[in-house]
Amino acid sequence: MPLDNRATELPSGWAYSTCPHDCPSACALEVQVLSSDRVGKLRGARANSYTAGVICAKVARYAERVHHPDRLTTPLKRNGEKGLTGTSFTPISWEAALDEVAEAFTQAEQRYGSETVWPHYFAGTMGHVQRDGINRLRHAKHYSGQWSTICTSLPESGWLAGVGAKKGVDAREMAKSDLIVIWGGNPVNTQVNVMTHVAYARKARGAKLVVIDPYRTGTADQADLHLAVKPSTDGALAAAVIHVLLKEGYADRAYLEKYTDWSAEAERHFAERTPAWASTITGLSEEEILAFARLYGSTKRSYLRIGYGFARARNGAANLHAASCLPAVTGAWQYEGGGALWGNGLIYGLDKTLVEGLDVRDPSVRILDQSRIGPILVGDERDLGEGPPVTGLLIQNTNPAAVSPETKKCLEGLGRNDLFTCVHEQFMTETAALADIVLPATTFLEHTDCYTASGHTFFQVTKPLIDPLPECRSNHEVICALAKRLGAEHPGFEMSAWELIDRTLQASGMPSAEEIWQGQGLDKAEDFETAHFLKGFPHPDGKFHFKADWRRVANAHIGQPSYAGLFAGMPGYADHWESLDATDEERPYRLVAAPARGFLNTSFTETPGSQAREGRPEVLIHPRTCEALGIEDGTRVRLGNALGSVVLHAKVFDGLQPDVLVVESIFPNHRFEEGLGINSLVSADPGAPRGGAVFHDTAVWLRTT
Ligand SMILES: Nc1nc2c(c(=O)[nH]1)N[C@H]1C(S)=C(S)[C@@H](COP(=O)(O)OP(=O)(O)OC[C@H]3O[C@@H](n4cnc5c(=O)[nH]c(N)nc54)[C@H](O)[C@@H]3O)O[C@H]1N2
Ligand SMILES: Nc1nc2c(c(=O)[nH]1)N[C@H]1C(S)=C(S)[C@@H](COP(=O)(O)OP(=O)(O)OC[C@H]3O[C@@H](n4cnc5c(=O)[nH]c(N)nc54)[C@H](O)[C@@H]3O)O[C@H]1N2
Ligand code: SF4
Ligand SMILES: [Mo]
Repeated sequence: MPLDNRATELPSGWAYSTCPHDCPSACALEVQVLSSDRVGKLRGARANSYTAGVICAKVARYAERVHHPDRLTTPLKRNGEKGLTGTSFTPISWEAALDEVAEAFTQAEQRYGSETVWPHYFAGTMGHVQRDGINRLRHAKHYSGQWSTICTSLPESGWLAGVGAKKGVDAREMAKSDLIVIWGGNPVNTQVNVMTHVAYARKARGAKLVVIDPYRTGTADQADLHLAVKPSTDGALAAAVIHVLLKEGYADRAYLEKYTDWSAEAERHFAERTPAWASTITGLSEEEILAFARLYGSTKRSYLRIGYGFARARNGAANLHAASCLPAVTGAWQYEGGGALWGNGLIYGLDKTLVEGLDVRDPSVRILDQSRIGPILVGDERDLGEGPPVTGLLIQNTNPAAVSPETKKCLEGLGRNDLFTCVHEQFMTETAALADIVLPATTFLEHTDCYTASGHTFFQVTKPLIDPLPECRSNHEVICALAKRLGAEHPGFEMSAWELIDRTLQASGMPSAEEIWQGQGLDKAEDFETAHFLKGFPHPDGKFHFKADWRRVANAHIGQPSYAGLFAGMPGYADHWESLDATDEERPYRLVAAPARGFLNTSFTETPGSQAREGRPEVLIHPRTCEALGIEDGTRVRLGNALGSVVLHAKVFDGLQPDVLVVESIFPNHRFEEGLGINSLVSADPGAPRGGAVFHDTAVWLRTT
């Protein structure tokens, strides 16, 4: 196993890069460059000690995405009214397209004020310049803000409540662990490199793997123990495990005393959270809960790899906080290979002022919740209050028509003819198909950028390896060109992407962009004591918090719209919080809309390799449920709730509880018979304590069609 990151000489015809996609792995890549406009194979950089030569299949086949015949290659202007059927566009010049966008936004602003324009973006690329530069335009123009809730705000809230800051133990330490627990994540699908480091630990030390997930995922398939919990019940499981750890003498009392806020109150709370109690809530047997607790309690070097998935629920932040308490009970944080990681964003200390125009931000400008784009665009008062409707949208790096909750409202809102939408995209997504102007975007192989990661500790800088597809422009170029036309002023609009990176690195006390590029990345890992919080946890009192202060978490970050009171009723200590879309007689099943291996959100839904792997939308159903309803493999079934219903095909699957259904996603809407995808069943209710999309928290009915 390589331990250091050393720049290595690549064979002739190969060049270094970084995968830009929305994935914790941010893999260091080796790209075969065939000519000035063609790439061949992509593989994981062997010299990078986290990537360690491994990448996922979909990116290894990247040539089929970057050279796809459906890439957008010219700016387009809509012909006639909006609507998914019969959409047609006419090619226009870049100058004309940018003029139209600037004119439309200026008119919208004149009519309703600057907050009527909403730059909406996410992490289609994770590059700091090409992803976040849109905020510079937003702040310079006082356009509506975005509270980015679709992915990280729920897990982050849970992690901040206990640990205090977004960082944890280096994932490479897994190789030194005797027990790895993957809780609410599915790395075989979503960040394959975790499995490399699990494999190191298994090979070298015979480490055990436990996976906690409502269904037998590819990751769970490899586990020594799989706990198939009912969705949104992890708080009960964690509380019962803590009960057993305390009762059976596995708690490290000295550690609790020195490093945590442990109290007599906590002791009393957990004394009542028995495995029998948790068994009825989670659907796991008492024996399963005991077996896990004893294995965890008896292993000092236990590494908890916390995923995002189980936080995507109304009570998800509380559940993640509950799980994060385990290593503080056993004191696993003290040992090499012990502790926990959810994400590493905070170790980098990147100063984003220049990229995002934070120096010109006006805090009085309204902020809209990203995950509620559907309700917002149809004029929900909860979001708009006294403010103007959104009549101008600038979209980069995201495909809300398919990925956001409450699809029906998203499509209705994006389809408004009094809304002017500009979408900058690589492909004609379902969002782009509803735009007034579509602009063609470069891929990471055609532009410059820099990347942090949440799953590892490297900072990486990339250069273009091939020429842009004719007429494609990078996000940075588009933002700067629009700024000029809109009269927005900021030094960042005058710089190249490379200059922006260099200046940002300088402001952050880091080496130059060229040095980092030459080094094929810079390892920003913290020293052992800091990463293991042996100098204290990043809370003002220096302790891990068993008692979550949800009010503080809710108020900790500027950025959210007012969700005052959303935290009311959240449990201070790890517990089951009955705030979820509970089943009832009418809707007896809990639906998990988990990511598919071949797609990355809706990216790669266009590539032949991924399409072949994923086939058609299917729902996994327990054999007993199938038997009761007369369902077989391939039966057409309908799932529904108050928001709507979708038709898909059944797959009989025994790796989940009988009242749980799983639909791997995110297929585009048009891949479903009636044109609405799985997110048409997902509510746009904000998760507690400060918003977040609740993708895996849905009660549904199931019928044969
Ligand atoms: N049912 C269900 N829904 C979910 C989830 C789930 O688990 N289940 N997960 C949710 C999560 S965690 C997330 S993060 C969201 C993500 O949802 P999205 O942000 O929509 O996902 P992506 O597919 O990563 O990226 C969107 C688009 O960015 C474009 N893009 C990539 N690079 C560039 C670039 O350089 N420039 C421009 N202009 N465009 C670019 C791609 O072509 C792609 O169409 O989906 C959420 N939706
Ligand atoms: N192939 C592929 N890779 C991806 C993505 C993709 O769409 N496809 N998306 C990318 C993005 S944007 C992100 S944020 C990451 C997310 O990656 P992960 O951290 O893996 O999170 P999720 O994919 O949302 O969900 C992971 C697992 O959580 C489980 N889960 C759902 N509800 C519960 C629950 O209540 N309890 C427990 N214990 N488990 C639960 C789901 O069944 C699923 O298997 O992956 C990234 N990588
Ligand atoms: S595992 Fe994630 S970061 Fe690595 S190549 Fe695949 S999508 Fe990119
Ligand atoms: Mo995400």
